[in-house]
Amino acid sequence: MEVDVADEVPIAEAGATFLVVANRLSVDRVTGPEGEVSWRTAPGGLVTALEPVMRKRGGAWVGWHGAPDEVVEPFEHDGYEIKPVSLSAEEIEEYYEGFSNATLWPLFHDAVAFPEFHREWWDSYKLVNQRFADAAAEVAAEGATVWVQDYQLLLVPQLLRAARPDLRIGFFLHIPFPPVELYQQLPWRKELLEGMLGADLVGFQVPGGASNFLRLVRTRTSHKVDRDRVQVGGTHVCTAKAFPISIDTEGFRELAESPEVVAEAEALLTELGHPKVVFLGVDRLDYTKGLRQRVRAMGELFTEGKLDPEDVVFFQVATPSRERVDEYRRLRDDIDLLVGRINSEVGGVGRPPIVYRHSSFPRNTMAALYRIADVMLVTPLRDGMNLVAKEYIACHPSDRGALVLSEFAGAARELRQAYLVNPYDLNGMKDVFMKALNDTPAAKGRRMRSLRKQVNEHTINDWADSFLAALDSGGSRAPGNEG
Ligand code: GDG
Repeated sequence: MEVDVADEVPIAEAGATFLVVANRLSVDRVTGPEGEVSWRTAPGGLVTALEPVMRKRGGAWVGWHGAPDEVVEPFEHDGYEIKPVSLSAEEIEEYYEGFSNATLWPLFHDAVAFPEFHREWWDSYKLVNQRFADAAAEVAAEGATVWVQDYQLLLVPQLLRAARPDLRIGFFLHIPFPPVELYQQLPWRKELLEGMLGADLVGFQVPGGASNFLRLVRTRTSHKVDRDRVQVGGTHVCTAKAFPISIDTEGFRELAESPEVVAEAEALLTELGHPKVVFLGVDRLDYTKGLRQRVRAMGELFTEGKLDPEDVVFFQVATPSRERVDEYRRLRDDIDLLVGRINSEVGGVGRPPIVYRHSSFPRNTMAALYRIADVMLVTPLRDGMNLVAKEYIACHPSDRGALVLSEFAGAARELRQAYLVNPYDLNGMKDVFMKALNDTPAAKGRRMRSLRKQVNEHTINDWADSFLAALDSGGSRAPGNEG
């Protein structure tokens, strides 16, 4: 089926000089009451950060439009080009739900769920990566800069370089890069490393990711490694470094201070019966986020009487995610059961101690929740960065707030003044939850101010600027290969 798009235009003759290649496009399709199709900018930090760069440089965004078996023609949106890539229903199952989300995702997150290896999934992954590379090669101007995003597209840098050696290629991995011992399980370990090495610059969330990658390159390929630089054959040098991602700090603060959000926060408190204390969790419903452990720890604090359900509420938002992948269905059932059991055991006839919402909320509601949360619980078993932790710091207005943060989130490297926890240690976690609640105002204030300074000084724009500056100035071409 072909979709008609009103402002459909051909990509400029000379091509785009700056491209982002990501699994998903930066826009969501909206269908009006008469069946008319329009596109709306998808919410999210990456789009916010990259749109200005796109407009300045003349850009294109290459990605899947979100529906199976459908060809959508390129079009212009907000001053840059959109180049949709199509996926068949079978490819969504094998490349996306399979290899990306049931092989790479669990393996790269410390195998907290069992990674599945299937040869058909790998075949599909290769095929789809080739399609993304072809689409980028088609719209890129001579010498353009191309920024490839994340684990769904690990092979694209190499495939793109093969087709277009004139391009400058960057790659950023949003999730952790695993330790050598785990990565080695992958039957396609060498191919995936070579795929990433096609880039001039490979970015990771934390330095540990870069060093895991470089160690693997040393042991599994024949390329010469000199500190963070890899001489890839005779063609180019690939540099591997950490570029911790962040948020639009000012944008979040302004949103949280807006009269609408302040009013919504008040309304939420009223709805909850004005509890003395609000604990908050906000996550995609994903087994890496440590929800089982967090809910159990909070449940025990309620059942042991350390938290009084009359005064305290634990509000947990779990945004629906990857619902067709088995492991995610199991998790959903587990959490439903756990929350139901705790709520039926603890508390009186009024509001339950755990308010659990398996749905996604508008940005305003998210900001309102951050405003009212006295203690924010961010306790993933493993996380590339975790933006929720940073958003809380940007949005929470008072010095009395407290952020509890897992040591295993990339964000813990920067947010040292959070109340750090090991999410596998239930008793330890319970102690830290209570400390975060009962610490002195002076101690909490010191921590919050230091955390705020960190997120003020390191924003999503700094992240994009520093990555692109490093990519532009790479000087990584081999002699005789200059564009
Ligand atoms: C991956 C990596 C890395 C969530 N629920 C709602 C909603 N959200 C927004 C949050 C936040 C984002 O989604 C989630 O970002 P995280 O960083 O917490 O986690 P992942 O989705 O796993 O992201 C992660 C990130 O990429 C960036 O590199 O930090 O480690 O896993 O912005 O606010 N937003 C709205 N409604 C919801 O219900 N509007």
